[in-house]
Amino acid sequence: MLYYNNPAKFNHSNWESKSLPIGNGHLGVCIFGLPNNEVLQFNEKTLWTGGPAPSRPNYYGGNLKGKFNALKDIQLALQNNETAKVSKLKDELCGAEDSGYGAYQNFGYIKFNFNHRVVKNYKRSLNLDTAVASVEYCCKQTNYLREYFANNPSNVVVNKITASKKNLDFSFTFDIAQEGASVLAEDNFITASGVIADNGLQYFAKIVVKTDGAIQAKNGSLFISGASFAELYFTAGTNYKNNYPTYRGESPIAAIEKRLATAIALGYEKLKAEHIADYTNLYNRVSLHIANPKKVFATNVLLKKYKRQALDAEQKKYLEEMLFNYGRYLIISSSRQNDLPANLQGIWNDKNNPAWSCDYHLNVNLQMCYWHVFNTNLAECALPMIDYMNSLRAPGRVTAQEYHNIVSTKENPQNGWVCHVQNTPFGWTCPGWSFDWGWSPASSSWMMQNCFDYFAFTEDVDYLKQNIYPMMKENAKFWLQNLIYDKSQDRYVSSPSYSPEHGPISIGNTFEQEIIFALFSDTIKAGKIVGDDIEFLQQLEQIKAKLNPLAVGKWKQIKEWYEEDSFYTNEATRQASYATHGCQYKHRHASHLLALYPYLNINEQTPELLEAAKVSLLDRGLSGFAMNISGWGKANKINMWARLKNGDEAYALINNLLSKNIATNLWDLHPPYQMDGNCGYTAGVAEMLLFSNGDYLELLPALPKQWQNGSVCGLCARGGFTVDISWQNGKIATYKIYHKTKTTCKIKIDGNFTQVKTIKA
Ligand code: FUC
Repeated sequence: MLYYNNPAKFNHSNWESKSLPIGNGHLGVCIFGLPNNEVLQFNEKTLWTGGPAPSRPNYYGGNLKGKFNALKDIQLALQNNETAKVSKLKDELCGAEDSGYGAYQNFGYIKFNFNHRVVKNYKRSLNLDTAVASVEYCCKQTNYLREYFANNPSNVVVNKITASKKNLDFSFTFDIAQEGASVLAEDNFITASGVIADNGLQYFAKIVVKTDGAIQAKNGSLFISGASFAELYFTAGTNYKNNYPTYRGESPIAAIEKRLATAIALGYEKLKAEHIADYTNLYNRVSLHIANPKKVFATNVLLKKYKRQALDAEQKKYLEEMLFNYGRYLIISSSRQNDLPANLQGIWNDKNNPAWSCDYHLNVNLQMCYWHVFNTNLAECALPMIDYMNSLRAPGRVTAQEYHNIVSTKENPQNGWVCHVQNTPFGWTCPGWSFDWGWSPASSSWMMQNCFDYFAFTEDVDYLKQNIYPMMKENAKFWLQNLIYDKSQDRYVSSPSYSPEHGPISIGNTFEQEIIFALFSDTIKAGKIVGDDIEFLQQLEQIKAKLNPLAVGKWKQIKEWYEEDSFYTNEATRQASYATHGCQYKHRHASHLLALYPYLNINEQTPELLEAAKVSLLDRGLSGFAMNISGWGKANKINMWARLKNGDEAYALINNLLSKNIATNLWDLHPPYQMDGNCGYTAGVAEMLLFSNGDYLELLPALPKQWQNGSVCGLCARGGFTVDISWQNGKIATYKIYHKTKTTCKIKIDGNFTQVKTIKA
């Protein structure tokens, strides 16, 4: 339970660091918990500017037409080492900036006036076991309680306010963050409706109140008086539909009216029970116990003391455990079926011009938001991400055509799709408008790993066949046509390539090659399972054999660039000479180490590479990035150290992340708030406790000395296994491995392999 003895003042900085988020995948609400002028900031997942619009009749997903010649020119210039030409040509390969990129929007606020100015016994909380938030206090001898939850099955947010005496008087209204919204209060409801000026997207929000007091509607507000309780039922929607190329569906109004009528008929208690059952069905699948604190503090105090190293060992672990749970809470609250995936901030955003548009960033961020769904038993939460990637295929074919001359036709309709770093709900698949961060065709293929992991963990062959394999195959087809043979390297390479998000621009860097290598490996694996055309799979095998993604460099590191050894002449000048090539020595991205994590290609069978990965990881420093920031950079490296089986290094990063990047409401701060750091942390903790590669499982591969005793139940492993482990004094005490059909499982335990019996799941 997150709890606090004071409210969050209403401003952006407190929104980001102190407000408490609830969400049902579609709707997100941030609660400030103010006794007097309470504010609930809210979002609806699809409220975006950008995309097709009457004012943008030529919307084309940001693509510029006919860029294939520029691609060929730059490939040639790179081959001929014509540096000046390359840097001139690279800008030719960008997408259009003024192209309707848009941004995720703040829908607005529900603002209250309670006239509760002096209060005592104040507490606000967010219970992670039930996903119910509450605010309680006493004012003039009356006790007040407000409860809030976001129910997914009925798609409503409910807020119940109760008073110990029948003297609850308050008013509330919508304050919509979109220009020109019309707010109307009547009878027992308030509606807010309008059209986004930028793209004509229609939106509608409504709150209905049920109370035993009197209700009066006036000037857009509802006034409740003499009540002992009031229940507010809230929902919202837009006419967005993830349907290429129009991205529009029906007006949201009828659906919202129906949804609210059904919810109100169910009533508060049933909606609450439905919500808790739905949430706990996901949340309760995993439980981690590493802490046994004698005393717990309010969360802000706990965090402050953690940062000052003023907690005892059990209290520290309590916070580490809570943060693990929180990563699961956030994804359950922001990523549910039949909707868009979680964006950079999940579903919560209080700005109309949020950082990076609050978009879908594919050069590490979206991937990281979805790693923990698999190992912490929330595979269903990945479905919106998989659907979204599928939805990028149609617009991604346009990008493949305009930039790579890879054309899909009526006769050959799925000939290759691609997208780059940043994406929106409107099929914006082109490269970004600056080459140095925007060009990244392999980012689309990296996402294929997240999708394939759905199968690796669930072994759902039908789902693989229907929803995952076709897009992997078409993405692999893109590469079959886009790779070029480079004589000097004797490899098939992607060109140009750029390691996120630092240079130099080169041919076949490690990031691109290892992703394509893994895409081909997974596609071959999947193709065999679904029984695809053997000739196609053989073709992948042949090219894959000539990708050579990984190489060890002069100081025994994993090279990030093929030519990296020529960047410097000796170790002493290495860091300095790096800069002349546009690379940042301690960069936050560790893209050359993807083969270590999340891929499985640097492993115990490749000891030299494993050692080299360690060298490279140490070289990157704690988080990378000059100012020692980037929460996700640290979360990323927790996972990598877990793969290197070094629990103590992983723990050092946990300590650093919690001390420097975690806000009072436990959101991860890049800064600003980015949900990837939260999710990546949770994935990392699970990875420290359980490794799986489809061949075997390793229990407690990277247990830090700080977590000597504990247990974890319900972690998932590749191959469809579920695992419970308990340990004492750093040694495994008991373990149970469950499977639906497999009766045995190969595990590695204390360094030895053994075949063990499973329990029927
Ligand atoms: C990647 C990172 C940035 C940031 C952005 C949203 O581009 O390099 O640090 O997290 O995504």
